[in-house]
Amino acid sequence: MSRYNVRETEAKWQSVWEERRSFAVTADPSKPKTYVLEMFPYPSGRIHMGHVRNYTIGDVIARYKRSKGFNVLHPMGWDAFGLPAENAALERNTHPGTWTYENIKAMRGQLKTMGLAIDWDREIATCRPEYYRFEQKMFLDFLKAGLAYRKESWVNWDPVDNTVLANEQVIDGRGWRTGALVEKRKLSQWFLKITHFADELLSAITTLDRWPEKVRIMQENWIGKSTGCRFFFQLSDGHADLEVFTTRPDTLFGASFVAISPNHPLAGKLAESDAGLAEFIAECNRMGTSEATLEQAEKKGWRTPVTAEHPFVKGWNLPVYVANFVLMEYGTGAIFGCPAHDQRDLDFARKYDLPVKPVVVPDGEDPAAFAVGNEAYTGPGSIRNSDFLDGLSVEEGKKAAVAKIESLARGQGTTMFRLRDWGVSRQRYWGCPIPIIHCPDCGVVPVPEDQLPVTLPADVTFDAAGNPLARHATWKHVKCPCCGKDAERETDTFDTFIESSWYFLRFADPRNEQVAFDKELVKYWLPVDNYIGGIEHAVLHLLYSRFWTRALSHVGYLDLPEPFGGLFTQGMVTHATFQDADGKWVFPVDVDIQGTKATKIADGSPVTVGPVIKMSKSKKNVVDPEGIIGSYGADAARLFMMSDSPPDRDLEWTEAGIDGAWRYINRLWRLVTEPGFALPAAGTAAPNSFGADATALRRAAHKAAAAVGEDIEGYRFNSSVAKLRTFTNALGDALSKMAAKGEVPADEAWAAREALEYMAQIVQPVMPHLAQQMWEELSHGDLLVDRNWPVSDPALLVDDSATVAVQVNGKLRATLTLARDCAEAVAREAALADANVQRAMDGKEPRKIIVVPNRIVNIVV
Ligand code: ANZ
Ligand code: ZN
Repeated sequence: MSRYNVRETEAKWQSVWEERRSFAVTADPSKPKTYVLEMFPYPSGRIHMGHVRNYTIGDVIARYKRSKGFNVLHPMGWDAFGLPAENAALERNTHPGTWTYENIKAMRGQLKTMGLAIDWDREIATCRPEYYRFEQKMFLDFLKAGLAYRKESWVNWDPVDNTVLANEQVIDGRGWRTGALVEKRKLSQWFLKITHFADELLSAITTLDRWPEKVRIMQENWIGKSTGCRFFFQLSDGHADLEVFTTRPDTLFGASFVAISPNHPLAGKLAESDAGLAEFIAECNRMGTSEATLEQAEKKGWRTPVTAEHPFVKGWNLPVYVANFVLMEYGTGAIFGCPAHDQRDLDFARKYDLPVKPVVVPDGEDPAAFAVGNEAYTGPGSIRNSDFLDGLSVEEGKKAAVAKIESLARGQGTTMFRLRDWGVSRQRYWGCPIPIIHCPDCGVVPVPEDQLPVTLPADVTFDAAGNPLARHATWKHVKCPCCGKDAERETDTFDTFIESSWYFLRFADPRNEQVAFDKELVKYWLPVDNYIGGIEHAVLHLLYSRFWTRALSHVGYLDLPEPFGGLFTQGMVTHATFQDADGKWVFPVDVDIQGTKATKIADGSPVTVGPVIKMSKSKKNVVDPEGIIGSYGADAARLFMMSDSPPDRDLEWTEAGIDGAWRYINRLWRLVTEPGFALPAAGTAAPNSFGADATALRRAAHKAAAAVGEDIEGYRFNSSVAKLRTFTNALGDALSKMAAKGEVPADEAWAAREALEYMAQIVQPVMPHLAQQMWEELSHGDLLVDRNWPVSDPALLVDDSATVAVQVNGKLRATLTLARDCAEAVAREAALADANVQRAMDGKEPRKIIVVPNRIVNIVV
């Protein structure tokens, strides 16, 4: 047997595919298309197993769809701007660009060893001006259309480094490098009006029927539509009216306080003459204002001397607090508190000894006895102690309370979205420059379009804190395009989520130098049919992309409601963890496992085996794909990725698993190189009839082809692999049985070749190199990737069959295996489709066809 030389074989076919540009595609409206896309990688330096899983899933779909006759777009690119490049620049004293491009080169090489069916001609890197120039143009178009604006907004400020920190650089309220307490500062920043599309983005979720349910729910919650009302309280002491937002106007008679955000203008005003309040506000600002932090933090407030009069009861005055749990960014930044029916309000009321008065009583409870302890009652019920609302249900009560507020002209019913406009300014170097000039006379001036792109200067230093763009000696100094006076460039760059909000559009037309993309090309290729990536992008990236697509449609770039027709979120790759006697994490490659005993390979010292968790560098439970591909080959890695777990679940990487994959590959190779007897030449015509053994093998092959295809289509990859293995066993058994006969009957030998050819073709999506090598071994000179998926004869897909003789003018011309009791039309069609029958008919029209079910088809010409 010729040994399966994995290294040579994989390298050989990879270079053939590359030389022939096998996966380069062009738009062709006469062909159906499929767009397969994996979320593009950040060029961190090396691929990890999560990438291998992600790209294998996409590649299997892309290769399968191609074999089904689709024009398949399967591109690759790099999400190349971002903070890690700046950190690396700082640590290694290199330029972020150098670091990024080197990483891209390394990772491209690694990806190529995976044998992915990618159109590399379309490769893009978002840090190149050829890409981001169009992003700058889009921004200017959004600005013209009123979809971008400037507003003062809070940032995290590191007072030691004098720099703005990204949220992920704030750890427990301190700067990640300096450990200094982070302060909130107000800066003028750019925002994109995602809220303009809030309603559309929400209602269109129902059209995303090929998205996972959980992702749709997460998007719904993130957009967060609330129905309620806004109304005004009259305040004491000549303060202006205070507007609040509530979703529970039905609970107004249970109100016991009013609270405003520490950043509410009224709080600022009161603090001018109240040092204690000023200190309280400062303390709140130090705490961070993310919703998650607030959710956990202890509810705290500051009682002001101001009171608010209840809108329905003259003379009922509620105390006004400044409270840390009221966000300035939501609603009106002010609320009324009803402790009995809201948990935060209840915690607050217990702390400050405010009344807790239930006004909603669950059905079946005695209203007189019903009380609230330390858990607010938020369920349905009927309203009590509430004047004109008494006896109504919660829903009726809401309507009646809003009607009353409206009739008093104190406010109106409204809906509110949790979704905030997208702040896109970052005080960073390694990002797309915001194409704006600030002129002391003209104010904010867009960079004229003929001056785009605004490129990053290369000569920057990272040896001081803050944004190198702002420090650069010349870059920001320009003449105002309007008046010609000295002006300054905007030194902020865009949030890197912008690049990933439209890269899937650019892939349709990646080399266009005039426009971001040709409308017609996008119309042909989009939407993405299979978008594959991690659940961690369920909200931001996917929502920003949906918004960006709508915004581009709004300004005339395209006409596409949703960018991603189908979405698939893959599970994690996990591995056992190992720790040495000192509790230090140990890499799996450094551990030897014998039975239940684990030791360090280096010195034999004991190692404890810990839980199986997501691979992560910090726990060292990572296996490097390069090493695996180097020793087992890409096909084995790909096969294992597809094998054991459904693709949306976690997959545990094990040595045994990859070994098993490798053994399976060798088994397939043996079957094709040593079938045990001589196969008929490739392309030999099918015999007229098949005996029982040949038919059984054919049935296994045709069934496997159909079932494996259906499984791939339905993302049931593990089940498709199981079916490949079943078919392999059947094929192995059949070949041995045939070989044992000595003289192998012609129909069986023919069926054996057919089965081996089917095998090569249907393992191709998962194990493309092996498949192509098998194909060559079966004496075919063409490329499997250019072949269609093998056709399954419907007659061979059913278990119960009948052997039907076909006669032409009384002479036996063929024997068919058909489904027992199949329709007469099916029998007739199968008979007429047979090559021997057609020859015998010699192009003549049949005059009469008589079908005797399960026995004979008689054709008279
Ligand atoms: C009175 C009330 C009584 C409320 C009650 C709830 C229960 P969602 O569903 O998220 O829209 N709220 C309004 N603005 C706020 C802000 N800026 N910061 C913190 N909380 C705010 O929640 C709306 C409810 O959250 C509103 O309804 C308000 O409290 C509070 F038994 O008003 B409610
Ligand atoms: Zn000017």
